[in-house]
Amino acid sequence: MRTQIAIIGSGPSGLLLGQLLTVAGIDNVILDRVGKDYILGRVRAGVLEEGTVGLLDEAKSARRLHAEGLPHDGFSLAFDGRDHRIDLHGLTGGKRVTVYGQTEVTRDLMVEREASGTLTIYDAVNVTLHDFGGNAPYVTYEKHGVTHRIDCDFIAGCDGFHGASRKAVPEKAIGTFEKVYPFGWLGLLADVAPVNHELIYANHPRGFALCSMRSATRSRYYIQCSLDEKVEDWSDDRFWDELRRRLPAHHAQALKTAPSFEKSIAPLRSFVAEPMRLGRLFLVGDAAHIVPPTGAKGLNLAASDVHYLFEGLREFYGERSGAGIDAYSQKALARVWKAVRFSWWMTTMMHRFPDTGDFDQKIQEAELDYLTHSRAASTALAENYVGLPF
Ligand code: FAS
Ligand code: PHB
Repeated sequence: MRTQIAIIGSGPSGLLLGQLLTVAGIDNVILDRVGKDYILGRVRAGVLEEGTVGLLDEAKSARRLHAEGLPHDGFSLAFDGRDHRIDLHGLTGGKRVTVYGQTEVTRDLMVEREASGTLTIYDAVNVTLHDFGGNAPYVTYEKHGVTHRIDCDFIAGCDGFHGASRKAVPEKAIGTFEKVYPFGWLGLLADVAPVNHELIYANHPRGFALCSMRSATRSRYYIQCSLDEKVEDWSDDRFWDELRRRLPAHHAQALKTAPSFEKSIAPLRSFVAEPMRLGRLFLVGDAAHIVPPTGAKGLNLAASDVHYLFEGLREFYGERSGAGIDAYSQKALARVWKAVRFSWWMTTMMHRFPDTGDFDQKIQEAELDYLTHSRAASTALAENYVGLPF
């Protein structure tokens, strides 16, 4: 088989890139090692920047997003028993975010891809990248015991942090930067009305908590937990009690609960691999970088990578110019590092670290006090949260 772009990974990165390429008439094939249902069963991000929404519009995959997504003009920081609203819309000259689950983004992209008839090969095992250092790269994979080969012009490694793409790069050709946080997030999904109409990020002596949502009838909550916690040790009642303890009293009293239908613990890390282009291989999204979800940047960074790569490939095939793809890594990394910084800063400001001393605690409290009483400081927070320009 031959295609122009072989995309490894059918998550948001691979699907969004694939859909933009298809709309632009650039042939592509997506390979994933698991099936559709497994991908759709993963619960992840929930907040979309305007740039991400714009790309989904361009990919002709945003109809349901506009019908069901929840536009949010602000969110609250809760500490010392009080709420402090960050007016995103007012501080950024009218920008906002949209609350719409990553699962739904993935579903919408899959539906449009199937409607376009563009090929996705699920349950492709042992995906292996070949000769991406030369001009004739190809990918092999196995399915039903048969090995297949796909020749292509370029390979897009959209296969996430644990994928094959980054690992296929010789160690001396790539640099990595990493910070692992000494805690995780215990997340819960329940079909119950959210405690608040906007998100609440809570800094409490017992630990961080986040009140989010998927719709007016489906809530998404997180509490900071230690890395040795086991999800099976957390009954719903224990989760709800701990969440209540970390929220201001009026929210704790208003909290509605219902049986959870998803509960999981995710570790937190910051990670960046440089460069994001190795010959005919481009690393995209979580394959190249990971951020702690505190800043709601992971999915949105994947989208901005896709934007830079798609524009470069459209220029390559449309104008026979390699300028865009040559600039991909540098352009993508410039925005990645700003989002990595913001996510690190939000995480450091909102969580209780095991080794936090009295001085560090006072600095965290001063940061929150400054942030909620200075227009300049809250504007800086707001412009990062709604998403820096592409
Ligand atoms: P993905 O990991 O989503 O997709 C990679 C795809 O590649 C998968 O379908 C996988 O099956 C496939 N693959 C992997 N290895 C392969 C191989 N060898 N061969 C073929 N296919 C292979 N971001 C936020 O903004 N907010 C959040 O709240 C948030 N919460 C998260 C919670 C968790 C537990 C995790 C893990 C991430 C979270 N993220 C969050 C980040 C997340 O949303 C990612 O940024 C997003 O999924 C990135 O999308 P992709 O780059 O497509 O990678
Ligand atoms: C979510 O709804 O899953 C979510 C929202 C905001 C974040 C992280 C996760 O910062």
